[in-house]
Amino acid sequence: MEAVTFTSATQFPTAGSSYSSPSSLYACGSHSLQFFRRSSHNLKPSKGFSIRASSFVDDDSVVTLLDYGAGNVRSVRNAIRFLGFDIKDVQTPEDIMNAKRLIFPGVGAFAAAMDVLNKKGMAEMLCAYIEQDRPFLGICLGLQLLFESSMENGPVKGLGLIPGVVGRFDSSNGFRVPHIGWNALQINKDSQILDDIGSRHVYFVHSYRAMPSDDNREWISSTCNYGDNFIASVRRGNVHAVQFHPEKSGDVGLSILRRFLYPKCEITKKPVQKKASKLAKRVIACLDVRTNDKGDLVVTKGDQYDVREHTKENEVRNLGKPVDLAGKYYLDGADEVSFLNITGFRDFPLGDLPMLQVLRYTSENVFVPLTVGGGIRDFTDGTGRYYSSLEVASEYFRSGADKVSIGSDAVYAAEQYLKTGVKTGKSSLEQISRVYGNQAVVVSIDPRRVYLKDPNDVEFKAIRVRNPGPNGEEYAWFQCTVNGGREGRLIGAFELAKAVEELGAGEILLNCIDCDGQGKGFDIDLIKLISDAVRIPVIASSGAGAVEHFSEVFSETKASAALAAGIFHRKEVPIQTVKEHLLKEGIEVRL
Ligand code: 1PR
Repeated sequence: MEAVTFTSATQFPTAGSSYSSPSSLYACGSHSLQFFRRSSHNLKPSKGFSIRASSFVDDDSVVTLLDYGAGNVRSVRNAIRFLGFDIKDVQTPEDIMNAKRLIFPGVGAFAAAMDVLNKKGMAEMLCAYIEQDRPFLGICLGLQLLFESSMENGPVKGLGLIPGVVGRFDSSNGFRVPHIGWNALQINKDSQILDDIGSRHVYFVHSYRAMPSDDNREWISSTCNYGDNFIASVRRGNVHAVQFHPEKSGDVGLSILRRFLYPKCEITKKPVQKKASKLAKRVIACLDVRTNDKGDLVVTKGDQYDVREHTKENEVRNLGKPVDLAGKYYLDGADEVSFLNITGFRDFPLGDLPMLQVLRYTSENVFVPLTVGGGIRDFTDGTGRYYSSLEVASEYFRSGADKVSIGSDAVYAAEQYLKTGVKTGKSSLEQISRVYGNQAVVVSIDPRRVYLKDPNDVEFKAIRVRNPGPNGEEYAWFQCTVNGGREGRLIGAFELAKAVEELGAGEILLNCIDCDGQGKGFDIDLIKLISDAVRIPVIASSGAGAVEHFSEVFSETKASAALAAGIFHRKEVPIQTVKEHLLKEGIEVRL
């Protein structure tokens, strides 16, 4: 994790916060995963957030959560509640010792987390709790902090319970950092909480990792391969910690949490040794969301960004309700769900409460990463009140987003940076990545092809293209646009991608206006150009119309993920069919 600054704990709403739930937005008041599966298309409003599975309710159904206010732990809370447990937040060091079971979802940067634990007198208590072999589950940074030290902005001293130093992934060997996505594990010993997972993938998002050694061997319950063989989980007695995010790992993640919360679950499968997996290619479902002319928030989808029907009424295409569709795509096997608020550039996102509610409701039942974009920028409202882009993003994170996506504002930041060569630290990109880590910041690029006879006709990176332009032009550059493709800027996608990587973007969502909604395949020239140019993951977007388009983009470019909208909304091809095709073609995916 790269985050360096903590936001105040009081900014984060507590577990029991309830919101009104208009039926037009609400997807599922589920009591169990099975209930969710059965009822997701027949939706009723819930009375609130605190939902339990009745079979698990007893006096022991309380989980103590160590949330020191560094970031979004809403998903962990949602997953715990989804499994039928109530949450008690640690307020004092004594609460740690009084816990029946403690979950520590570390968020933010190593040094800042240790600082808070030390200042609040919790570090010592945490060590005592773990040394007494009491039920503990650390997640992500919650695993790293158990080690002696970390190189993240350091060396910085950790809790020192496990021998070893946490270091950064080496990106010089071609592996993209952060490590974002789904990997299977190599299970080393009877890990109890991992007994169900077999060869299934779990979701990682991190730049630092702990390495196995003779000194920490007795702790290691699984490893994962990403350039290095790093420690994916540890176990000693009742003490567990995982580098991945069970709360974002779909069914398999919920089963891991259930085994920790409910250790008497029957063991169904014994861990098996198997060959190491590669990082799976992700298939992402994208929901372009906007308010239609009747004032309802709907999922829409354009052709080359034109989302209106070509009828006399010229209405906005309505493809369904955002929460319903997100829930459906989760159950269909989407590795991530992205919401793009496509009119966010002209509306004030914090005034867009329905969008925030969409996130809140979705995150109650969708346990894969959620990205939200649209309108993230500094803003002054009608009363003169100034909101920084960080405040806007924080509200999205608090509402359940794991990543935010920045479009127009990233273009302005990159233009400025390329002009002055100075990182001001003030752009939305820099501010948000500094606080939440670069893995939480996606830059969405909306380029349009400009054909050229001669690549030297422009100062931007131009390439020879596979399909010549209308007048036989053999070259093109990819002009960035802002405001939903409405305004072209004097910067190319190549220059933008490299600049935003330097400014702190953790991932690039690479759209293509020419291909959007056409169903004729991704723009391989563009995706190859950008995925070769940067070391952060690139999500290929726009143009998927058949399963072969997905295998083509993964075979011919270095894209880490492929995002599609129309093909799924129009129910032309289910997500699982895309994945089965990829698997058949020898491309690793999460099934
Ligand atoms: O500029 O920070 O407010 O962000 C606005 C965001 O909204 C950007 O991410 C921008 O891409 C998106 N956006 C703006 N206008 C539109 C539009 O369609 N009129 N949607 C729009 C862009 C592109 C993809 C789409 C793929 C796949 N949508 O996300 O889903 O092209 O479609 P396909 O598989 O059907 O081809 P800011």
